[in-house]
Amino acid sequence: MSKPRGILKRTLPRGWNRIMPSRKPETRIDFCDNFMAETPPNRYFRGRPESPMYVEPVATRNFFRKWNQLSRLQRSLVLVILILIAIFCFMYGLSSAISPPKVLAARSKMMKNSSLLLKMKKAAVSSEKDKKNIVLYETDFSQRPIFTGPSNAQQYAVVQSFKHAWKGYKEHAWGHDNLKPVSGSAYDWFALGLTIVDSLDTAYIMGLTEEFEEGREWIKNELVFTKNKNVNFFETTIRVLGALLTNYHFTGDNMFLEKAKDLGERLMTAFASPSGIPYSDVNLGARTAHVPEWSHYSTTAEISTVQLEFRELSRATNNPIFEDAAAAVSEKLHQLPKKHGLVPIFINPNTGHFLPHATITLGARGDSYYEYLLKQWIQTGKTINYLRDDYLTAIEGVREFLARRSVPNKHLFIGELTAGSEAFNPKMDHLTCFLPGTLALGHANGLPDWHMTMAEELINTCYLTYAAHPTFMAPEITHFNIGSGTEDMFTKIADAHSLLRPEFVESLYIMYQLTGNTTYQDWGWQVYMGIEKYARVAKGYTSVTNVKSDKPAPKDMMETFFLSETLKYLYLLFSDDRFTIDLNKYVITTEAHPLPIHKV
Ligand code: DMJ
Repeated sequence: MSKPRGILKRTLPRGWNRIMPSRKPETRIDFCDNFMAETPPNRYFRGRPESPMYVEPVATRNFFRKWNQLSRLQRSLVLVILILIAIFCFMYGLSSAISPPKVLAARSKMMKNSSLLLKMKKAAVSSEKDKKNIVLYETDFSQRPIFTGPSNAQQYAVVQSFKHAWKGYKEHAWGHDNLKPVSGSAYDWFALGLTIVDSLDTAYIMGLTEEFEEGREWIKNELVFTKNKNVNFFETTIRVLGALLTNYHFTGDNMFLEKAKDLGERLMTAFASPSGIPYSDVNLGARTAHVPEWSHYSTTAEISTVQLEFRELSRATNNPIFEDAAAAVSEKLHQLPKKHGLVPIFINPNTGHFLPHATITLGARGDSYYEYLLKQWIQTGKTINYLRDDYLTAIEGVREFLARRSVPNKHLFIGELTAGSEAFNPKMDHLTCFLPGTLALGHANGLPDWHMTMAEELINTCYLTYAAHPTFMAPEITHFNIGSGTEDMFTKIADAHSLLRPEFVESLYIMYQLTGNTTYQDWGWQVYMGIEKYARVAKGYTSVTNVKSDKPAPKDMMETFFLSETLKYLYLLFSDDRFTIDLNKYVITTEAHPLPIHKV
């Protein structure tokens, strides 16, 4: 579906040149011949004055006759007047040449203004013309959610955790991307103050006015996108652009929209590849984009997980360019051949084709492709049906090729197809735990009942990946047993770290809102207690190296998504009002920034 916008192109039907009456080439030759024939040969030729052929023009002859009839006085007066006019013109020209700043500035301003006026007039005329075809979006701030702060002890506890993290970041890493909470130092990835920007709407939702104002001031005064530095297109879109747009929607503060617009315009350069598939890296200051240093490929989940943000930017600014570029990527992906809706995790921005036989997974580099198929459909008021259809096909593909049951207890999990061989690999990233929430959201929007059954089974498996460890933390990757043996799942030491990722609590929150089942709150509380016990340090919260140990070593890194997502979802999960952010009105981005659903 494409919504009507802009001037409808007047397109001619295919083969129009065959059905239109053709112009005969001889017509033109006839015309030229006749023209030459009817033209008198000497009409414009008078010869040179010195030539005997020269004929003096009638007007010239009359002038000299009249001039000779004047008295000497009259002729002198005329000459004096002409000389005075010539002197005046010369002086005026000279003064313009030697004092350009004021005179020319004023003049060029006038010219600019007049050309600007002309442009505005033209724009007004064409906008009148276009009015019938344009959908103008209005941001309805009267509909925005009201946040009144914590309503119970569990929510209050999560707010205290956020404050603790914010304080550590403020004291040791303010203005940098991440806090290293053990060493009390800072880390910069893109040098965009990522923690402030990404977590500001969490502060707002929690009713933390002071923290919100501190962050807002920093964004207003310090956040610039002019640095000559490469950033990841996807990460910057989901963590910065998405966050700015949500803050704009929550507060109505235009400053956030202006920043979002500036950033969006700079990020647009990523789409300037031969295929329109975005490059992975963008230099925001130089406005250039390129593939990563290590590959010719972009990541499928990255290029397909910017559409909610770019569409919202277009609708908030009423400028379609952002949405058009991002939607064209989804349309392109729609056209490409897939394995029952499942996509390889790499795509070439130069050719626009997937890397053949790359890994197929709902974990790293594949995950949010599937998430944004559904969420884009919801964001656009369920009007772009190819997105829903691709999502439905993909979930069938998941059921057929990736979903298996473990031995001996038959826990449902989602494995991967290995690069090259496409052999089934019974490993599941923690990232894949976004899927139960997404399946439940689809079901709530009218998709098949078996999606919900799958969601309920999967969230149970995700819960077990936490409960299996003394820390009550889940590892980055869990391996499942599909042969013989007594353990359904195991964790390899290389995969045993935890970045305090949000996907499980995200699914808990969505499923709690949609079902009202308080077991999801209980599970969330267990996760929260594990974080408090094993990840809290004096200066914030840290990722940990080994969830299997009851004394896990810290990784000395506080990820921005811990504040942006994990704490936000926990806070919302524990709310007495489970519709604080109503999923009928808001679609929540992959980085947990709520954006309005458009019903048109
Ligand atoms: C977040 O940045 C986003 O959710 C992204 O889609 C992938 N995962 C991280 C957090 O785990």
